[in-house]
Amino acid sequence: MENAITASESSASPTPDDVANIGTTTKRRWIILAASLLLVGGGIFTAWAMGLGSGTAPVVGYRIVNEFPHDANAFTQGLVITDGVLLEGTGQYGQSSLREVDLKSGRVLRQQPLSPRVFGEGITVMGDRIYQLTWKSGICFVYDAKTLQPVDRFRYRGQGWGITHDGTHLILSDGGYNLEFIDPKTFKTIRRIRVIDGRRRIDNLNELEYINGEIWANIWHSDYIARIDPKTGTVNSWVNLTGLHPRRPHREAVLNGIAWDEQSKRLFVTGKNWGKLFEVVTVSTR
Ligand SMILES: [Ca+2]
Repeated sequence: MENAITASESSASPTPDDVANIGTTTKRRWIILAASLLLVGGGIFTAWAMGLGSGTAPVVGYRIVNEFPHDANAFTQGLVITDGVLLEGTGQYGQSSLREVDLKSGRVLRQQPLSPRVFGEGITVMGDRIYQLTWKSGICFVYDAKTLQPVDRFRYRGQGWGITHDGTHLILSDGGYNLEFIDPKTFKTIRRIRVIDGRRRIDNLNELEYINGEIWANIWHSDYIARIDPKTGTVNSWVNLTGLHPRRPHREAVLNGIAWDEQSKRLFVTGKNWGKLFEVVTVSTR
């Protein structure tokens, strides 16, 4: 594709094949543009249909600070940065893994594959342990944070989607509107909160991140992140990331993955099978 364009821009006259290639290139660009617009439009429609950002909580926008390469084969289900180390949990049966990733190059430094029988979901690091949920297996794997070797596991009820922690409890989402607080020693459920914006329950809570006393949650199949009060479940505000990485390879390649670097106070987001990982800041849209 690029060669065809270069040939047409050189001093030599274009051959009939070059002209045909240019026509194909232009056509493909239009198709990509139309597909991108459909995806962005679809995202806005989905958000509207889900009622996101139309409740009582204010909506803020974003600005891209940095872009980094991201493994487009990674079906991102969990994202975390601790002590400058980027960790990612990926999903899909036969492709699920826990991995340490180099932020700047996107290269996988270390990787722990999961059994092909389980579908990896969210991850979090609490103390010297990494926790990784599974979608429908009801098993949370526990790893040594230094070696990435599995050291323990526990069972939970229902589906596993996102996980984070507040320093005391693990916090889990199951794809619904509840968040469950679990004791990391006994693995017992301590409490649940129902996430609401005004009177609307906010469903499809997915990947999570605990940031400055709030739980941030990706809402599945939307470009919105809910910032949730962990005491009440009320959405304090929304971050609208519409337009971020519009060239998505398929319908399930949705925004999913929030990592907050507490040391550098930097925020990173990516999506399933995205070729990029973004450092962003939130900005007021008023
Ligand atoms: Ca996260």
